[in-house]
Amino acid sequence: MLIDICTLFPGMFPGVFGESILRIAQEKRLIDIVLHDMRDYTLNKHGKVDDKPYGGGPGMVLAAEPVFRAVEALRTLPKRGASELVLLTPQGERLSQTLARDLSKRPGLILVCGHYEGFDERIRTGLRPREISIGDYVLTGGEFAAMVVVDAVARLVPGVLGAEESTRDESFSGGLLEYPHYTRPAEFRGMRVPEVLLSGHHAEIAKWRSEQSRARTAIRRPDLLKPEAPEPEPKRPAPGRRPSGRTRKSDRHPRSPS
Ligand code: 6GU
Repeated sequence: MLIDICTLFPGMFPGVFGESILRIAQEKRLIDIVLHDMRDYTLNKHGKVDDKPYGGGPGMVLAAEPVFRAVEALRTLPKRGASELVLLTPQGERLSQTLARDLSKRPGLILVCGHYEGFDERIRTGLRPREISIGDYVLTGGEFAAMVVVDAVARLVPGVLGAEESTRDESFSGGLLEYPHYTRPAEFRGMRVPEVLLSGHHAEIAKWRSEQSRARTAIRRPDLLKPEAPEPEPKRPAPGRRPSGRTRKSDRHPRSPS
């Protein structure tokens, strides 16, 4: 998968993408991440990318020109023909495991990170990007959200995770929280590992884990156990939340590696 990232702060990314699973995925060429500095796409000589909002008000607005020119330029590069254009914005569709899985099936993504008070609205009307938010809180910029999207998507690209981890992800989640994990020693500062886990009885262990998952979910995230409310599925969610304000159960809590 080819991931282009348009940003005003390309220096924020190399540390995050240069470690662990994302680094290995790039070394194996399972994902390619290309950073584009939108400042290189302004026409004015000072590299100015933002301006005051028409109508007044606080903050600065990311101008349409550097975004259009960056996106247009990189679409002329090879292999971008079927890339999905994504704007990272708190007004977007909420990132979920379902959305990450959908994005992971695309040949490429072009992620556009905003900073400042907002985007010139013509970026939306003219480029018709998909818009994604990573949750209901405000970040200083879309870069952090882009990193989250890349991580959530990359681990779903075939080959990025080992066979064991990816099978677990698919077969085991069931929309519940993780059961408790233990490793050696069997006793640490007086705290013992539950006896069943030391017993070697696989059926008993599976039953215990399933009970623990359910109990933990009931206490911490009872919303995940509620039956799904029937709701219409919007095709390309209009920026913003679902009409009901709810998420589908399958979106709610994918199991994480722990
Ligand atoms: Cl995508 N951008 C910003 N600036 N804040 C956010 C966000 C995105 N998602 C959640 N908060």
